[in-house]
Amino acid sequence: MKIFVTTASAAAVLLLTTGSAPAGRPAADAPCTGQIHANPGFERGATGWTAGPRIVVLGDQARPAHTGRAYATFAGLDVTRTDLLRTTVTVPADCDLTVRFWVRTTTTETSRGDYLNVGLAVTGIPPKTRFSLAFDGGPQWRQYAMSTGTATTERTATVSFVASETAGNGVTTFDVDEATFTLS
Ligand SMILES: [Ca+2]
Repeated sequence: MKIFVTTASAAAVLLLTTGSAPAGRPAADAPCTGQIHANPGFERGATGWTAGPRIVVLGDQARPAHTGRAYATFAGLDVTRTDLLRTTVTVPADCDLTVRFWVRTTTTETSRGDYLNVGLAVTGIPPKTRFSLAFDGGPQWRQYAMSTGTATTERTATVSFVASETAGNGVTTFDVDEATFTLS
């Protein structure tokens, strides 16, 4: 009887050992998941972004941020100028990157003059303006999205927000918040 129990235990151990050896890939080889930007909502100021002066501001009751307290703001001064906000992330091989962001447009313009161009430059693809927003964007936060597609090699993706305002034909403010960079 004692011998039988011992044999049964040995068989159980053997089963456990066999069942716990899956042939999976290491976790580091499957990174196509999650939001990868360290400061998507500007709560840490311009950290992680290349930004012109005074682009990241704190919201208040009249102009709240979309999420948190801070957001990026462009133009609104009725002077002829451009503003730039830019960031670059690494897109691992075989991953798709989706960039989502929110924009709020406040303007006195009634035709296209001031604009906010949103560009995406990906390794191996010519830089392209994906969105060119203007007076008709609306005073409520609206979400926009764009993707890189996949490639077999690691790439960098640079997203740029370039605002252009021209003096004299109306005042436009573009606010940007919650720019997320999600791998899939
Ligand atoms: Ca924010």
